[in-house]
Amino acid sequence: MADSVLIERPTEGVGLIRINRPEARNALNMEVRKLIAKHLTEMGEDDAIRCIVLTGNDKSFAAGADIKEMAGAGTIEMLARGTHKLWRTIAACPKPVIAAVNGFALGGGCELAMTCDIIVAGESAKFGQPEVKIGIIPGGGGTQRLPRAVGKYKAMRYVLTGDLFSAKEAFDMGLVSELVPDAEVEKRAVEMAKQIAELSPLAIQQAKEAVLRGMDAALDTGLALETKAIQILFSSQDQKEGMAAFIEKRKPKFSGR
Ligand code: CO8
Repeated sequence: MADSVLIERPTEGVGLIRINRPEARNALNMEVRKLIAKHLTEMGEDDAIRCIVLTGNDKSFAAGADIKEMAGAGTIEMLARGTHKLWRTIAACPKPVIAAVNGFALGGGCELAMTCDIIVAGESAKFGQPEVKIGIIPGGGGTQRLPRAVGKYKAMRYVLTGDLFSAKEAFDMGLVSELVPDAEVEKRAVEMAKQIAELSPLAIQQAKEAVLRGMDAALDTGLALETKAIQILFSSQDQKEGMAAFIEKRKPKFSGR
């Protein structure tokens, strides 16, 4: 049987993680979630990888948690599975992660995309948090990340009805970073990842951390965090190289030091 999660290196500096359960619309069973967490952790520690693309196939990014795997589970079984720890590991990746979304991003699939930093979606992708239709609620961060991304009233509209929404609507609401023709989703995500991979990994890591931690804090705390982060970067060779290259009118060569 084929691996349920594949890893690739589409171009220098970029790692790609591909969910590969087409027979189940890429539903996130425990194996898939553990593998995504494992690969993100490993890529997060690999100096040769500076940006990561997470994708599915042309029909589905991920159609949610695997309903068949959890239908009979009780509270203690769900507790023992510890999926919240896997979500935390995924969210803790220090490098930028770009979700390349074609087809369905539903339930845990939508939550997985929202755990990424940038979402590139194909025009016919479909998003949604349909959990209420099967008697539960989003459990991978959807009740928190969706309102933070699109505001309370749009989030409530979809979390409380379970209705799906189009990629265009997701884009208009601010959930999708870039909307592209279906056939170009992966290409565009890899291209953007390559662009990020060519920048200073130190600056990129500090920028990601400042945005994410700042979103969780009061404005003043977030601003203080940003100030510290930019000050730290002035100890880096990359800052000296980046500014020297600008002044000397050449392309910078960032070392991550
Ligand atoms: N889980 C398990 N199997 C699935 C899932 C899923 N989420 N989605 C699709 N499949 C399977 C189908 O059962 C079917 O299998 P089979 O061929 O054996 O019958 C196969 O994939 C193909 O599916 P369809 O025939 O339904 O394909 P369609 O193209 O007609 O429809 C849809 C695709 C719209 C994606 C449809 O399959 C669907 O509605 N799927 C369920 C979507 C959903 O409700 N997702 C939310 C799941 S709950 C969740 O994510 C909560 C996460 C929080 C957990 C936290 C735990 C602490």
